[in-house]
Amino acid sequence: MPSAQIRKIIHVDMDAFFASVEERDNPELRGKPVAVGYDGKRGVVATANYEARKYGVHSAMATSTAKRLCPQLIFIPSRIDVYRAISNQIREVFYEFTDLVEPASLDEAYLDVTVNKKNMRSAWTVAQNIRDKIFAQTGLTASAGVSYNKFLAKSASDLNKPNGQYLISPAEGDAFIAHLPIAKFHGIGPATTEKMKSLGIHTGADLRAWTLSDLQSNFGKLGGWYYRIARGEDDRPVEPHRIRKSVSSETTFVNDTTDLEYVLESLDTLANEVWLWAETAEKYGRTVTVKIKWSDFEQSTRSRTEKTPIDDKQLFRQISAELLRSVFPFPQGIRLIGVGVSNFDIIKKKTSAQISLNI
Ligand code: TTP
Ligand code: MG
Repeated sequence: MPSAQIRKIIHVDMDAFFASVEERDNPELRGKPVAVGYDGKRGVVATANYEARKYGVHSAMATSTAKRLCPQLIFIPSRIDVYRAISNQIREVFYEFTDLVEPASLDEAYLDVTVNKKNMRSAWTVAQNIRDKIFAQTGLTASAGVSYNKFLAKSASDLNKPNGQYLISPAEGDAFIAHLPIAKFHGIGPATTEKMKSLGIHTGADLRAWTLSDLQSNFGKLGGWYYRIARGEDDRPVEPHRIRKSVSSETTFVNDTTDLEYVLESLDTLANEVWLWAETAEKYGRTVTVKIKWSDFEQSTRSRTEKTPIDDKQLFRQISAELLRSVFPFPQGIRLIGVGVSNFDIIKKKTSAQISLNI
């Protein structure tokens, strides 16, 4: 394949995924504002249906805020196993069209359909077929973005949501990006948006006016990425077997705490979860990171990197605990604690036969 060939990339994303599943399985909910999530102290909204979004309710919003905005909001607890099963169903649909599928989360994936199993020339038609098939098999709607790279396909999939699709052709890429507000750039979060605004960068066209070296001096490594996406350039391949680079687990306390023993105990539970994953995947990392979110929502992280992969559970637990102790006495209450492992080297433990008996 000549390297200059223009790729055909589709980004598929289910509409109000968790909430749509709940409406599908309980028709009484239809037409009413619904949020999926934990309805308790410190609960957050995982997602809201489009009815609830009219009131301003959205993902990651505190339950209490959501109820204030929409007092008649119906809360449904998550059924993650059901969502996972549907996620597998939609992946099977993708594989009917191409093996170049990169799942990005339970409800979204990138597909490279430049060459596809149905020999369809039009990526637009492939997207339409995929969405029809998803609906036929799950009763749920999806939206899609069709373009010549991942960045633009991802941006496009939001433009005709719900139950629609949008094409950004090579001829349209430049103009699309020029008009795109910075806050809408996928991967540019609220903090960077604010920084860009303070530098006078409000749209893609503003971003494009900056030189590579000026962007690098203001944004470090990411400067180069911003330079390229301002020009619609994104050569990241669709990676069907993307390797997971880290795994972590975290928990938010019901009440902020400064109790060391209590936090250590919680951390140990999380470390056990992370360890179970490492053993199951037979992936052992060299870096352990502990994350702490304080009462004022500021975040601290502490990490330690060993010379060799940490393949011993006690050692992993011990490093996690030491990292936490390094911030004791706590300057303020702890709201959330997390622990993760990264920098994987894939090794087989000598005792893997024993381990497989335990999991
Ligand atoms: P999204 O695709 O971001 O959202 P969505 O499918 O609910 O809505 P949209 O129509 O805008 O695509 O996320 C997919 C699912 O992931 C979502 O249904 C619930 C879950 N999720 C969370 O649990 N927490 C979050 O903060 C987000 C963003 C999503
Ligand atoms: Mg979605």
